[in-house]
Parts: sequence; C-alpha cells; structure tokens
Amino acid sequence: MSGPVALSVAADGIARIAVDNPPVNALSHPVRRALWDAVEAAEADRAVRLILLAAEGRTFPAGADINEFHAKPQDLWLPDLCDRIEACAKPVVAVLHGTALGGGFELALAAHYRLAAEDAQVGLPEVTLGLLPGAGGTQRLPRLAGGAAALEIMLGGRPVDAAQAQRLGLLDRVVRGDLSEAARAYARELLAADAGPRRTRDSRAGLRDTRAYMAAIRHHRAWLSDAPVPAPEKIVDCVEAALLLPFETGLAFERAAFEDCVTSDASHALRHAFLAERRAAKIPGRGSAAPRPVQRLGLAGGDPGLAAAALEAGLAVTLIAPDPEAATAEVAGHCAGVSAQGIPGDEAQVARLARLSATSDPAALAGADLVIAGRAQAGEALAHLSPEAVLAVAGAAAARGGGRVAGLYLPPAAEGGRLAEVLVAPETSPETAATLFAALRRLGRVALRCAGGPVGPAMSAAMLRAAGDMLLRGADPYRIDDALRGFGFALGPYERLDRDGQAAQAGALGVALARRGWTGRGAGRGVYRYDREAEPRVEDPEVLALLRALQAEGGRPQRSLSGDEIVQRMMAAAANAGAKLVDAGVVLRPSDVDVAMMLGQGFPRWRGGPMMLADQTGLLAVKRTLDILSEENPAFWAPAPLFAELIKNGRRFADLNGG
Ligand code: T1G
Repeated sequence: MSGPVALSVAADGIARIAVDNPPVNALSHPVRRALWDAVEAAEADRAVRLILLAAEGRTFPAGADINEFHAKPQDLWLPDLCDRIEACAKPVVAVLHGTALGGGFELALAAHYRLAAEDAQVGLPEVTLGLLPGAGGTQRLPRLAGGAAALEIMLGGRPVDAAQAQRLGLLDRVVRGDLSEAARAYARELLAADAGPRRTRDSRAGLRDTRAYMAAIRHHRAWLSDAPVPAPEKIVDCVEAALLLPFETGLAFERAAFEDCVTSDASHALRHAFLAERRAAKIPGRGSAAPRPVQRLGLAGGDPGLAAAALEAGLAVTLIAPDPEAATAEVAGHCAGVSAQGIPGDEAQVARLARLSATSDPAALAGADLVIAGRAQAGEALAHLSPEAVLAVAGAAAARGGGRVAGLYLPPAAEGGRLAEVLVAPETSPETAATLFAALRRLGRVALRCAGGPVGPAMSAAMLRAAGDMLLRGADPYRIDDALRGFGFALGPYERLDRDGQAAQAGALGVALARRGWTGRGAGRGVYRYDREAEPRVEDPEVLALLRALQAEGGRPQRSLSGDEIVQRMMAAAANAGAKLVDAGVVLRPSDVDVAMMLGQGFPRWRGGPMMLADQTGLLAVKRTLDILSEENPAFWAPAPLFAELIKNGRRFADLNGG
C-alpha cells in the first residue's frame, strides 16, 4: 500500500498499519483516507487476527493537521475515522512513541488497547490552539481516566508521560527497548487470551464516582477565566456531557462545541501564533546553511536565566563575571530544582551545575562554540573568540564584527523569556545565523531573524508614540492603560514603563503628566510612578520646558476617547509600524511582527498579533483610521505604502507570510 499509510500482515495474522507523514505524522486528509482504507482492508482480510496501529519516524501522530483548519474540513473527518477504528471487528492495538497528541491520541483512545514506549508522551493540547479535542477525546478520555484527570489534561494542554498515563488507565502497557517487538509480544498475548475488541465507549471505569466527577466539573467551571476564548468552557461542558449523555449524543455535543471553537477569532489567532512561531525561523533564499555544533556556551554580561537554560539543555557554560562566585550562585538560583541556598536538589542538578564554570578572565571564552556577550563586553569577547565560534552581542541593534557576529535582542524576562530576536547584519554569514537559531531553540527560545534592529522595541516605541499623541490631546494615561489591559495586555504601556523602570518619555508622557501636575517619583529623574491619588506636583524641569512649548503651540485638547477608540488607534499604530518594518526588510514577513509582539511585548496571544488583527479588521478600515489621524499628525500617522499596495491588489498581510 503506497502513500502515507502502510499495511503489512505477518504470518501469525498480526497486521501492522503504520502512518508515515513526516515531520509529525499529522492526520491530514490523505492520511485519514489512507488509514480508513487500511482498516477496512485489514478487517476484511481473513488472515488478519489483530491490528497494530503505529507510525514511522519521530512520533505517533501528533494531531490533526493544523494547516487544514482554515479551510472547510474535507470528508473523511477524524471523529468518523476514530469511530471506524473503535467499531473494528478485530482487536486494534495502538503502539505509541514520541508525542501522541491531539487527534493522534484520540486515535489511540479509539483503539481497543494501547501500548507505549516508556519515553512516550500523550496529551490533548487543543486548548492551546483555542480548540477542544474534536475527535471523541472529550467523551472517551473521561470514560477511562475520570472527570478530574480528563479536565486537567484537556484544560492544561500539557503532555503526560507514559507512566502517569498508565496510572490513569490510559495505557495498558509501557515498555522499554524495542517497541515493535514489544507490541508484537503484547499482540500475541492478547490473541492467546482470546481478547477481542474492547470499545472505549463502553468503558465506565472513569464514570463510576459521579460525586468526584461533578465536583471536578464544578471546580474547573468556577475557575474559568473570562478571556474571550470559548474552548476552556466548552471543554468543561463536553466532559460533563460525557457523564450525563449517551455516547453518541455526547459525540454530537462535542462536534457542535468544536465547530464553535474552530470558527472563533481566538482559535484562528492561536493557530496563527503556532504556525507563525515555527515560520519565524525560516530564512528563505539564504540557503540551508548548516548550523555549527554548539556544546559550550560562553556568557559575558549575559542573563543568568540564559545560563540556567543552557545547563538544562545539556550545554557547558563558561561565565565571565567580575564576581564569579556570586554569578555562579545567581545562575544556580535560576536552575530548576536548586534550593534558594544554591543546593542542588538531586544528582541531575549536581551534574548540571558541574558543567558551569565562572571566571573573571575573558580568555576563558576561547573554549566556547558560541559566546553571548553584552554590548560592553563585546570587544573583549571578540578578541578571545575561537576561529570556529560565533558571537552574539546582546542589546546590539546590529552588531558589527564580521561574518561570525550577530546582534541579539532578548525581551525583558517578565515577558516570558521565549523570544530571541537575532539581528543579522549584511556581513553576518548564513552559518552564523543558522548556528544561533539552532542554539537558541535548544535554550527554549523562538528565534526570530531581523535585519537592522530589534522588532519588539520598535513596535513598542510606536505604540508609546501613539499613546503619547493621545496624551498630548488630553487623553488620560490611566484610561490608555485600562483600555490596553481590557484588550488583553497584562499591562498598559505606561504601566510597562513603570515595571521596567524605564525612564518615561520626557516628551509626550512627561508633558501630559505635568499638565496634570502628576508627581514624578521613583528611582531617578523621569521615572513616573504615578498613582491615582497622587498629590499634583511637577518635578521635572525638562517636562516643564516641554509643557511651556506645548502651551505655546496651543495643543488642542481632545474629547475624551472611549476604550475602543484608544485600542483602535493603538492597533492602527502597531499595524502601521509593522508594515513599515516589512517594507524596510527588517522582518521577512508580517507574521514575524506578530511573533515579536506576542512573545516579547505582551501582546495577547488569543488576538494573534497586530498584523493578523489588522487583516481581521480589514486593511481598508485600518488605513482609513490612519488617514483620519494623519490629518492631526501626518508625521506619525501617515499609512505605510504597503497598505495601499495590498488594498489595491485585494491582498492581506497574511498573503505575505510565505516569505
Ligand atoms: N499539524 C501540522 N503541522 C504540525 C503539527 C500539526 N498538528 N504539529 C507540528 N507540526 C509541524 C510544525 O509546524 C513544524 O513544521 C514541524 O511539524 C515540527 O514541529 C481533531 C483538533 C509535536 C510537540 O497541538 O506540539 O488534533 O517548521 O517545530 O518542537 O482533536 O510540534 O518543520 O515546517 O513544533 O519537536 C493538536 C502541535 C492539533 C500538537 C513537536 N496537536 N505540535 O515539537 O517540533 S489539533 C497539537 C506540537 C487536533 C483534534 C484536534 C509540536 C510537537 P516545520 P515543531 P518540536
């Protein structure tokens, strides 16, 4: 049988159906079709006594194909395939390895028995995509593991290791060594015991303790946040339905709930975020430069969290610091499982910390494959860089220093620490970029390639400019912060300034606050720790000068803006700044801007980023907002030419994401 699924039948009557659809055996339409045909063929073949359902490559199917969701689903739907497997007249054993997730795990739940490699993981992470398990998972999982475990797995979206899954009744066997051999041995055991199909839909194991089950439902329902992402609430409803409704009715309930989720803006945004993060690392046209191996990281003036991540990833770390002992303790404090006193929790931590060496002598960097240095330490780092090594200069707009050097922007740790913007200069070699990308991915970072300057700070500055423009016309900084928090940011623009202890813009913000006599408190000049009950007082002479200038200009106060109008302006400014970055080639595609904003600037993930939001709003509408605002302040609000170009051709930012 050619194509993405192979069927083979051994002499002992054990058939093997294996999916082969790299990279993660996603259950695309061709795979579903081929799986259906293979199950039909195996069931009809009189020589077949039992069916093993497995996969080639790195993992058992890791889910439905996320790329398919934006289009109308093609028949044969995954739930129907799962029902067909469960209805098979011959025993079906799912053989799991890698990460059996989402629809892949639902396929396994529809099988009659499940066997997994000891390092396999299972899970239903659909909620991270604004979805719910739509192929029977919300009905089958509770029947095996109960309501509480099912809700934890589906609402948490995190994978469960094989041992835990077995304890929950989700796996029958967890095996070490040759998985294929173990699966055949288990199949022979089942045949010897004359074990026929065991349909999950008939299981009551997880439904018996109805009190505990409903208590879990109530508990999770009480904790549902009011974020406009429908999936969590619908997951709870579906799990409740699994207890209260007949199986087929529960499946229909799940199907309707899934439809509501998959068509929601939030899910569209979350799926966009998932794909955008993976697209960010692709650099078309620069060839498939092979990354150089990185086993030893040198850090000079770097973030101790980065050192800890490198140790967790198995790298050796050389730390250059004026006080090596204190630096070592600081890194240990960032390592998971190490106590506040720096005492490793177990031998794994001891081994990790043994790979850390700290010294004040920069010559030690000569042994590193990759050096990450602060701007102040870059000169010394370059002087000691070994010929094969790569240097990333943190905080550098676009590091200079030849092909082996790139800049690096790491957003504030408060933003989650998942992004690293790699700033490539014209002379940065493809190998250097590839080496940095690979190394940063090992450190758990999404690497984003940008040229000329970091994306996040440029976008953040544009949004602050937009806010400042509103302040100058009489808007209230608190209302601006409230509006952005209502939109989904954890903090408004001015609250972020305060959090990061950044000297507030002495321009618009300072002037506007001075106009209201807000006090300038906090560490040093220009940091505005304003609060609603502050005694009005002006402190900053520069602000006073700006205030006089403004009054001389006769700045026109604005009618107070609604929260929606504030958000509309801020989002228009963000989309405009993003379009300029795309136009300037700072980023390769609009979705890179979305990644920088979501992972580095606190943009709510369930909104998908400013570029995706502009597409959802409509580029013509966004351009109209910019045109209107341009009448007041053309220097800042004039729309980037890319708007007119896309609108003229009936295209959207999304159409440029292939680049
Ligand atoms: N569909 C399509 N492509 C996928 C994919 C998926 N489900 N998962 C991964 N890829 C691609 C990814 O874009 C990348 O592509 C490559 O595989 C490697 O991924 C009906 C509705 C499996 C843990 O949410 O969590 O089933 O860049 O870089 O770090 O109920 O991928 O190589 O071109 O992430 O080793 C539910 C999502 C779907 C799992 C591997 N499943 N995937 O991590 O590699 S919805 C998920 C992951 C669903 C049903 C519902 C991870 C991974 P490219 P990667 P990784």
